Amino acid sequence: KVLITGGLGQLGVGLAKLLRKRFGKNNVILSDIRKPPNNVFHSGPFIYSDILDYKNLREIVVNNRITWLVHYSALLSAVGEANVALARSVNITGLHNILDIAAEHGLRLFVPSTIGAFGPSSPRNPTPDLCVQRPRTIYGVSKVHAELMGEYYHHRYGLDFRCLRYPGIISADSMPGGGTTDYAVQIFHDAIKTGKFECNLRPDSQLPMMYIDDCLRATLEVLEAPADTLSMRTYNINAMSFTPEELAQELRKQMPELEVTYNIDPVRQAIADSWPMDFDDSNARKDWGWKHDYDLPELVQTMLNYLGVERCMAH
Ligand code: VAH
Repeated sequence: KVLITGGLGQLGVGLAKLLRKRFGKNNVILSDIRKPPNNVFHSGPFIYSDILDYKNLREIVVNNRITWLVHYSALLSAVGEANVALARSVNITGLHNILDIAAEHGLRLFVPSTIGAFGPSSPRNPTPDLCVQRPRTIYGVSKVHAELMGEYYHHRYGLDFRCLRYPGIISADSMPGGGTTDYAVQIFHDAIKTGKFECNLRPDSQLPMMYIDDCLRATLEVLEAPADTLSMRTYNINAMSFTPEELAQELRKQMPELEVTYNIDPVRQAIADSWPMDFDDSNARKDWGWKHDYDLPELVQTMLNYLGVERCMAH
């Protein structure tokens, strides 16, 4: 049985859908510290779980016979910078609880890392799996800590720890929650609603990005990969890299009148400028056959179809 923490964020509901198709609806438990919307509540098992409450977590794992744990609870980039104390508590103390529970109960543990786990002194174009990691956000620092602790628990206690560094994830039916790459989701909603978009990053800010379906499939694939195919515990996964200007150009192929203006947010721009511009994911492609399906044209087409169709139905 799989438990997903932080399940009501950008990725959890989609991952639950994918895993339930694969393992059966009642074998995947979604959890968070918030009340789920009705449609989520009725789509499969949901329970309250607070990763800062060790006893609550242990009870859930034992009572539900959890064998795999996907740990999505975290404060992401810009949100974490606005509340460092909470980010440190959730992303580090919460992670420690998860590691102990996973080691104690022999769980297979997936923890996502991120392009944000690199900093200005890392090679940026492309960024390999193994290189200097001196991130400048509490989010990045906590994710490097998660990578190092997961690998330590693997070597010291035999914990089956698996980690993928996600690019900025673009989704149609769920909103991102970190702030830095979120422009690439907002532009679709605003373009369809008003034909105008105000971007909070510079037009030339290149960042690694991925469509949500590729991200969730990668997560399932690495969770199911035979342990002996994994030469590493932590892998970069990549799909595409683009700038706001390149995304706007691709969108204009379908919406020629789209107007994009730029109103730079210095906090988010500084974060974006410290992150990789492109990801080298050759180890993931070699070890467990990773390959992405969505490039920029397919991403734009898929997002517009989904959101456009939704808008028509709304009328
Ligand atoms: C953010 N979308 O902007 C999230 C994610 C890698 C980007 O962490 O913080």
